[in-house]
Amino acid sequence: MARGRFITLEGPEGAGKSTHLALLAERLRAEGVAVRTTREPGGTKLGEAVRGLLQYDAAGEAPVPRAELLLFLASRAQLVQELILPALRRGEWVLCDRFCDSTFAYQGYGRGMDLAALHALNAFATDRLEPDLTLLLDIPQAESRARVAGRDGPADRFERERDDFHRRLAEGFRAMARECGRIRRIDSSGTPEQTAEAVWAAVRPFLQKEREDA
Ligand code: Z5A
Repeated sequence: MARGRFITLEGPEGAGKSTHLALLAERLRAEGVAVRTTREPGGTKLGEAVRGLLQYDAAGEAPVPRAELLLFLASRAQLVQELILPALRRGEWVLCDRFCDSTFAYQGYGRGMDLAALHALNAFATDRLEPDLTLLLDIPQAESRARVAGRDGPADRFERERDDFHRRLAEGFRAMARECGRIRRIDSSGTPEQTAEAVWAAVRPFLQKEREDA
């Protein structure tokens, strides 16, 4: 059986990753594709425990930047081995809400950690697994702030970061989309229906090509 395909959704807070991951999974299933959805940090028992440590300081103190990085990578290593690789080997397509590009954007461009070191550590954590296609859902910073402010519940540690942190990581995502062929930038500032069509317009030719090559 052919290996499945690995698609990630990336972008700043409130860009619509969770919404469009669910809609895309539905559309692919309607096309007869076996789809597995997951998220980062999280997706496994260990990863979900790490998510609590990272987002709401569940350990009682904020991690220092290197500890934060290694926690994200620990969650990723577990997810890759436990869920993503077995699903891909079964021929399923895996859709993941955030993956390596969030590390490069948040810890690299946002926190200022060395990008070459992040790439090397990420390659170790994932055993060099890379997404086949990445959809970068992009919205202006003010829109991201407004969507996050409209949510119930307390702001998490990343949402509480200053505007210049969010500006740097958003610019980082855009720089990666310019430099890396697997990343498609999609304007997510319109209605959910408009974004869903733009997402499908990016994925449909990818699916067609995969079918032709199979
Ligand atoms: N992080 C990191 O630093 N390093 C790493 O390596 C990784 C992650 C993997 C994870 O949180 C945090 O960890 C994250 C980065 C950091 N920082 N934060 N915060 P997360 O991914 O769970 O958090 P999030 O980005 O805030 O995700 P979210 O809350 O699930 O947002 P979303 O998935 O992009 O959006 P959504 O849940 O689909 O909601 C969008 C809202 O906008 C919703 O109310 C819609 O009705 C509304 N809206 C309006 N227009 C639209 C359109 N066009 N499309 C979709 N939704 C729309």
